Order: sequence, then C-alpha cells, then structure tokens
Amino acid sequence: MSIQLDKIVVATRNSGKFIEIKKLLQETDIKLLSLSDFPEIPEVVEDGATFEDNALKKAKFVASSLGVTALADDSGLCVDALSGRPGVMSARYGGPNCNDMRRFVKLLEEMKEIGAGHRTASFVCVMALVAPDGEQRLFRGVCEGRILDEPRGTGGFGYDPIFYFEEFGMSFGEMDLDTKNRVSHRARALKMFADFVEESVKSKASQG
Ligand code: ITT
Repeated sequence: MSIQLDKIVVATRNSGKFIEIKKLLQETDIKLLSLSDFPEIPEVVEDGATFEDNALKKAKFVASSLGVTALADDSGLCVDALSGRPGVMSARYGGPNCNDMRRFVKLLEEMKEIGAGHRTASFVCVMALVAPDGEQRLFRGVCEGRILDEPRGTGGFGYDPIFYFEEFGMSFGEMDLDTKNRVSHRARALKMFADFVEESVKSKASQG
C-alpha cells in the first residue's frame, strides 16, 4: 500500500510536538493519531547520526507495525558554538533524569562563557512520511535564532524559553502557539508536507 493521506499516525509520544503538528494540519482532511493511541508500540532507539536517519527509523517502524502511513518528526537544537550540539541528542542531553527545564538550564550553564556575538543556534525539524510498503518522503525545516543568557517565557516545550527569535523580538517560550507556528522549524517542514499533500490530491483528481 503506497502513501495514504486520509489517516496518518504521527510517530511521537511528545505531546508538545503533536499539539503543534495537529494545529498546523487542522485545515487538511487528514485524520491524525499519535502513539498515545497505540500504547502497545514500543519505543524506537534513536541511534541515527542525522535527523533524517532517526525520522525515517521512527516512521518506518510505526508504518510497518500498524500497517498505516506514518509521519515522524525528528528535531533538535543545533548550537553553532558547540559544533551543532545537542543536535540529534537534544531529547537526551543531560541524561535520563533530566526534564525540559533541567536540560535548558544545563545548556545555559555549558554556554555561560560564550559571548553575545557567538550564541547563534538553529532549530531543525525533519519530517519523514512512510507508507507500509516503504514508500517515503522527507521534509526539512530550519529556524535560526540565538541562545539567551536566561530563560524567557513559559510557553511551548523543550528549549523554547532559551531560544530567541530576533524578528519577533521574543523567545519561543514567550510566543503563543499560533505565533510559533508561523515561523518554527516544524512549521517550515510541515509547509513542505502540506504542499506535497496538495500536489498528491491534485494529481489524483486529474487521474479521475
Ligand atoms: P518523539 O521521538 O517521541 O517524537 P522526542 O522528544 O524524543 O519525541 P526527538 O527525539 O525528535 O523527540 O527530540 C527532539 C527534542 O528537541 C525535544 O525533546 C526537545 O527537547 C527539542 N525540540 C525539538 N523541537 C522543539 C521545539 O519546537 N521547541 C523546543 N524544543 C524542541
């Protein structure tokens, strides 16, 4: 079965991500489920070297386990002064006992000697769409910003309170969901996904 766009399982247990994805795709007719609807599906080990590797691994596993089209998001924060770290390790930075707040506090601590002009960073999001037969598409979105000295705001999830988005003069943690969804790495990847959906619908219609 090739890529089906009526029902998609989003291969995530991260509720912050799923809320953003649902909101970004609310105008489409796609019925979206997440792994919270399938507690029997085990955790996938994210041991890839790139966001692409991990996104494909998560989506392939869910697509083949459930026999549905799956969409996986692998994302993270890449800090230039740290040679791109935490990058693919963003969810695991600081070890298994860290929560979101401890992780960003640890990152601020690691960056405390890094001066204002050298705190550039980017959020990266790779979305992998995989059908049960293995057909696949990748979509990549990037959002540039810089790491603050102190957290600002309590919105969003993950590293949002320490990521400053120059153009809007605020951190992702200070933005409401609609504002973040206008510019984020995830929004950019999902815009490409939405364009792909539109193209697929058009080509199906033209085939009668
Ligand atoms: P799933 O694998 O179940 O989707 P996860 O949280 O493990 O959930 P990732 O492996 O892709 O997901 O790790 C992404 C981490 O990067 C995430 O846990 C956050 O710490 C960070 N991150 C990604 N997108 C973010 C965003 O929009 N805002 C803040 N932090 C983000």
